[in-house]
Amino acid sequence: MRILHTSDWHLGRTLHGVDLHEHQQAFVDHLVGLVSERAIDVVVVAGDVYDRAVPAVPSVRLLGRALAGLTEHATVIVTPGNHDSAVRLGFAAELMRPGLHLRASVDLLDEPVVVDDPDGPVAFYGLPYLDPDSVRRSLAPGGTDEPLARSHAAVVGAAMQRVRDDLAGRPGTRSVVVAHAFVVAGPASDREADHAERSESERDIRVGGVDSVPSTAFDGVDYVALGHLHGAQRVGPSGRLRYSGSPLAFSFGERNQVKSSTIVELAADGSVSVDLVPAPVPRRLAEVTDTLDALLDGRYDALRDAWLRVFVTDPVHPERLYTRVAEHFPHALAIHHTPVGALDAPTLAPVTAESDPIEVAADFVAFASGGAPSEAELAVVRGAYEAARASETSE
Ligand SMILES: [Mn+2]
Repeated sequence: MRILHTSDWHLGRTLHGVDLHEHQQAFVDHLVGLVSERAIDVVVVAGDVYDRAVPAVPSVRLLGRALAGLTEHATVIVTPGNHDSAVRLGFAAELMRPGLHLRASVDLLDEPVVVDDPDGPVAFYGLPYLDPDSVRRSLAPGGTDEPLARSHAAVVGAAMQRVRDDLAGRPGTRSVVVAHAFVVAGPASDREADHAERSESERDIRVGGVDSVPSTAFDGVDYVALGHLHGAQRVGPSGRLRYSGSPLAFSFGERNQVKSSTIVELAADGSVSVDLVPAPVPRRLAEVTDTLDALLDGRYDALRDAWLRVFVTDPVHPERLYTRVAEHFPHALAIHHTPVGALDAPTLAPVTAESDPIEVAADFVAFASGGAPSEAELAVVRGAYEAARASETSE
């Protein structure tokens, strides 16, 4: 069976103010063509289809166009991520067409979409993004009043136990899990998490200070199609767990990533082989650091057609800095003055949209109190941040 794995479209996203809609539309059209040309049997979309819980009308229309095109050629299975509202995405179930399966509900965790090929049946299980605070009671084993531990590892572990229980009743069935989570290789997380390639554009999902799920939670299935990390990568050495990554770069930190769709051949014995097909690149991303004179003297002119992040290093702020850089580099999206060798350079890192809110608060505590925050103080900061985030996404 030939499966196309994609995720993290983030329809409606902007890049430093640039509307990405037409580029997302170009990706959708490329994807529909690819699914037709490569005779894909099943398309799985592992969450973060939309960038926000309440998507704008053009984003909703574009998803409609994508699903209409894809279902002409293949069975399509979609699960929500932490950016989509499961409820809102689930509403589209009203528009259900043959061959489209939205797996947005915890109740459907262990009700797979079963697709047959000449080698037999394949069960596709959809795990929406599971927020521990929302599901730690409903996913607790039946007959107990005790909620699961407040962690991603606990709720995803319980969900996967349901999947394995269902699969045990389907002998000879190959299996694919489509999930939206931060999964790291190995049974224990802390050290291995450093090996995951993270990007600035992924929204923080920490609960209780931890955001990751060990890959061993997914033992027992043939392929795990993951969404959440925006760089394409495999998790662990087996090749059985992969992130497809996002089809477009959403931050300058992703400028060296090759964005792609993942085509997975699932053999009769459940083994997998993978082919990455590059996604269309609307405009490359680049970064440049130098003095204003050097930036403008021609040596960087090959970057004039790139979406650019510019760091200007003059010790003293040059006159009309932003205008002069913007005139020379028409697609410069971010221009920063980062003086080298200046006196009294600030010791606090500048705060940007990509900054870690907890680190910003911890820096402030350190700045105001003259010492690093204690574990108890950090717990207060984390609690306040999680409460603020929960109220933002409770829609
Ligand atoms: Mn995402």
